[in-house]
Amino acid sequence: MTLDALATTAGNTVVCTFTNALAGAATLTLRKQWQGANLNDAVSLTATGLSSLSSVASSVNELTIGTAQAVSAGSTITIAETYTVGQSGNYTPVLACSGTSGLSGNVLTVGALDTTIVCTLTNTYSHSITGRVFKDDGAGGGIANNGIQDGAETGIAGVTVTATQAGCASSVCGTAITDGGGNYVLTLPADLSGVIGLTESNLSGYLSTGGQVGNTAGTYLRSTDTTTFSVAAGASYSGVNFADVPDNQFLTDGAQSAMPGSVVFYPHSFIAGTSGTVSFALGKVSSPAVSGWSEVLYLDANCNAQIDASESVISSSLVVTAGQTLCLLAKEFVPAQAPTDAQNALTLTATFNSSFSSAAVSYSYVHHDITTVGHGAGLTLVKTASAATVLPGANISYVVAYTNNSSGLLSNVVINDMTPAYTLFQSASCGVLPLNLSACLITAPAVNGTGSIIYTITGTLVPGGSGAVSFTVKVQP
Ligand SMILES: [Ca+2]
Ligand SMILES: [Ca+2]
Ligand SMILES: [Ca+2]
Repeated sequence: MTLDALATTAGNTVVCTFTNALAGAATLTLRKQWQGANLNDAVSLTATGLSSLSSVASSVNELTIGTAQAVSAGSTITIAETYTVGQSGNYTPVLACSGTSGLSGNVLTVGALDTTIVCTLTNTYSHSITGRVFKDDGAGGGIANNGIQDGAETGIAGVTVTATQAGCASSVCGTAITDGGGNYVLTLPADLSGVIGLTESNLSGYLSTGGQVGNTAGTYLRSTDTTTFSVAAGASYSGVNFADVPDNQFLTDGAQSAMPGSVVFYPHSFIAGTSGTVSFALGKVSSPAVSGWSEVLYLDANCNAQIDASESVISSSLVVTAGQTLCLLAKEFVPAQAPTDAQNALTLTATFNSSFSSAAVSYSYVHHDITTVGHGAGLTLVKTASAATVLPGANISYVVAYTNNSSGLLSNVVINDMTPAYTLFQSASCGVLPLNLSACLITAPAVNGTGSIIYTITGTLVPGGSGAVSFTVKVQP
């Protein structure tokens, strides 16, 4: 401090005054905004170091404004509320403050330049129903099809859950879609009460195995995939779960042409969506009604589309678990006396049986394999032999000429034949492939063996296009 001459004159009195102005003086006003409140619900809004604000929802959108209270720069103030009437779980709280940029979460730090701060805590009322949609496939040691999420059964994302009641607009009171974990939160109108239905809409390709009613005290009905329960005013519900499994897949229709006296094979596969048993039934309709068509179904255990020595005909139901694929081969015998154009439609029915939430269920899947003698789907086959009669021990060759006599492209041509009776297989040839046919695979017996000769030709055969395959056999001595 520097004192001037006057001040330092002897006898003068020097008075020094220190004034402490409140740096950054500001006020904070607390406000409580209700949105769609349950009437008479009440809270006490608190802020560190300040008087609390009591608010009663006397109207659904009640606003309560407190008095401005002095705060100082640098103060940290935690804003919170406690319910004196009602339940916090029925409301979604959002805190916002004007006149400051110091709010982080529910903690306000008063800034040096803040003057008039207003903090509003808005409580929006919600009935909520929460739960999960999950894949009840028994993964990770769980129990498949029991309607309960156990083991490592995972949630299913993107599934819609809808709450309905006649009094809501279009009878829909709310919808929700499950998140990545299969969880959903469905918000209902604040004033909703009474009986509602909560329905899951399965994703395409799923079956319902059951549902859990959570704390609703309601009932789940699998046929409608709906939990029905009574909503109390102001209450929220949880644990309303839905259990689904992927539907089984059964593949596919087949159509082939074959010569009289040969056999044809139709591959199929059954992919289990969940645990159960599956059985297969074969039926047929032949036209004209020629006797001698017969068929059996093999389990192609190694899925190589061939019947290996260790593989056998399916004679009973098979146990399957989620994701398991059964490869099947339907073997069709073409009667030797079948005329050209004769047709046989094989019907293969897969019936899946299981127990969903302790109730027996059964689902059937059907495919058809259509065999046409001589030609099919526009493909004409003409077979000629190199000689009408041959001596025992001599060779005889057969040529099967194929022609697309339709006006459309034919793709994936398969020609089935087999060694005639009393002959032994020697060799087979695909011949020269016509335009657009790129490859020809021969499946035939070993030399001096007997059985099917199958030419699988890749590519498209144009209208009028033709070619010829051949094979040679030796007449048994
Ligand atoms: Ca389960
Ligand atoms: Ca369902
Ligand atoms: Ca096989």
